[in-house]
Amino acid sequence: MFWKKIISLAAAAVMSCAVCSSFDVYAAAGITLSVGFEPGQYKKGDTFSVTLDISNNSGIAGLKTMLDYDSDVFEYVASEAGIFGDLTFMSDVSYKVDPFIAGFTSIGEDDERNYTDNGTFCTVTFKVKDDVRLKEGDFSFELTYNPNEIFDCDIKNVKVAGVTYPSGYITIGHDLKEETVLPTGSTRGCIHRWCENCDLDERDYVRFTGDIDGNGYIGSRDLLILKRHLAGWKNYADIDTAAANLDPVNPAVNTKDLILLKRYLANWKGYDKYINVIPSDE
Ligand SMILES: [Ca+2]
Ligand SMILES: [Ca+2]
Ligand SMILES: [Zn+2]
Repeated sequence: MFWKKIISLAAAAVMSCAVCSSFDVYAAAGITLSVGFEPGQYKKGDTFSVTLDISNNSGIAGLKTMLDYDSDVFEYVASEAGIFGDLTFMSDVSYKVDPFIAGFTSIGEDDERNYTDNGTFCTVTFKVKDDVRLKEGDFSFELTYNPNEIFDCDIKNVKVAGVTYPSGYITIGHDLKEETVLPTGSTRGCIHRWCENCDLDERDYVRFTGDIDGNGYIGSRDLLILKRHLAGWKNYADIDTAAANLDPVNPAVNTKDLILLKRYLANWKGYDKYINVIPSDE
């Protein structure tokens, strides 16, 4: 996947050269094409613009470029003509947009001049796809051209010095979400972490207050253990006091904790707050 490789100016020049053997990649003169976007962290659903620019323009009457992108990750949204206005041509979005083709041609009966404008000739809006599981990584775009399709009004090829790119990437990284799942009689308590971009999905089965037998659930077993402990039953003296102490305001394990656990089990409103993660050193 060339998307993840470092696309340097030199690499782009070598790629262009493969299309035309007589093309001198080291020549300083010639027009420069540029791809612009805002490097940084992106997540699914984000939209952003990619600008296609021309500079050092000695005068052209025709230009055609192809903007290649990873269509597994990015989705074409819209495009807009720039400095060449109505003379601009762009991909027919109902047909095909990968690669996205953009350029201009002045070929018309009365138009026999060169255009020396510099600036953005096309702006393409893309969206980070939200209907697919994304591959995280660093992404860029690649602009290619055929040297025979960049020419002046005498239909002579115009030299292109190369293509420049931003010195950064569109980075699609973890978009982490976290929720605490409280233990119940049927659900094992945990801290659930997942990524909105990829398949990362993990559950940390931590200890919770209320889960006195430590099986991950809170049920009538826990209530019974606490009840027997408080009633002084033989073999119930030594229980998990960190788990049994639901009410931290009252450090002792007593009947208040029993009532809180009972009410939580009976789904009383507002009693969730007594079920908490026990720090790992307790
Ligand atoms: Ca339990
Ligand atoms: Ca207590
Ligand atoms: Zn992820």
